[in-house]
Amino acid sequence: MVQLKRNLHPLRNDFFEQQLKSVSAELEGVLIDVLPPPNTRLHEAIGYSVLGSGKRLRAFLMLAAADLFSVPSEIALRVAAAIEFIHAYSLVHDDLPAMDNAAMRRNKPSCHKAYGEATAILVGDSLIPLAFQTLSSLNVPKDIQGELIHELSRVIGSEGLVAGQMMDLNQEGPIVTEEDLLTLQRLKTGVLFGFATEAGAILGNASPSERKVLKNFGLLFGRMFQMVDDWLDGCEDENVTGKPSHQDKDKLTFLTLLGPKGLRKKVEETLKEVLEILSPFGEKAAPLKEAAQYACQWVK
Ligand code: GRG
Repeated sequence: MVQLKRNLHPLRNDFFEQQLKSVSAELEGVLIDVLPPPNTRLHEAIGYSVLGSGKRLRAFLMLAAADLFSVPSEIALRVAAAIEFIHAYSLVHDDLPAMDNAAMRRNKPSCHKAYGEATAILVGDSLIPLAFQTLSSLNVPKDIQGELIHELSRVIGSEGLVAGQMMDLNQEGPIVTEEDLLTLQRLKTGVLFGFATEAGAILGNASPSERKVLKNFGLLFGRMFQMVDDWLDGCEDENVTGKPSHQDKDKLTFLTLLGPKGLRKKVEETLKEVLEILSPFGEKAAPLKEAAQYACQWVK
């Protein structure tokens, strides 16, 4: 049973890390349960890409949002697993030579470096249906299940995640303005975080206004997370990030747009806004707030 404790203290990152660790351990069991056993090379490569690492922040946010409505954890964990499958697919495909061409991911060789390009493409191709298979096997009312499937397919499609990736690869023209950057980051990063928190509300049969608050929280969390990712790329070494730094120095990013001082200020302002969004939930939202504070701890 996932136990999220409400003990918000702005400086206690260690407290949050403990919670994240225990949620990750529980999720790992569900991921292993849902994934096919490593009985083929493809299944082994899928396990390599999904299991054993990753911060599991999207899963944590989903579980914390669902916890606001006392959703049974065995159901919420399966939705969290589906989100992690989509996230893992996007990382595997993003790392491919035709995309971001990254050799390392999660402190180990990226999937195509370990298993070859063709297998990595097929790992991603397998993880998308596995996510939907997981959602379609949930023991929840049909309207809730339909809503989850509809929303996830919407946010990861050609008007969501994939559109963001097209923009990031400059396939839709150059990214020049701050508005371009915000759109790109909303699609590439924000919408999956938005789905994660909205999914908790959907599962919990939340009111339309509660659902909107949680979706907006996830979207803004995603923007802040991307700001931190840009910070880490420009200001930290790869021991912190688990992947090579300074990959984005020639791109328009929040760091190249605002500079280190401007970006630090923007992260602080965005964190304040992110925390304020949750005010309708009061103290109950402490785990979500802790997650937001945890996500910006590297920006100093
Ligand atoms: C449709 C192929 C395709 C890609 C979609 C998500 C994405 C676009 C690309 C992934 C690359 C990337 C740097 C995205 C920005 C969001 C981000 C920082 C992802 C990494 O997420 P973490 O840090 O990863 O949560 P872990 O490893 O902790 O799960």
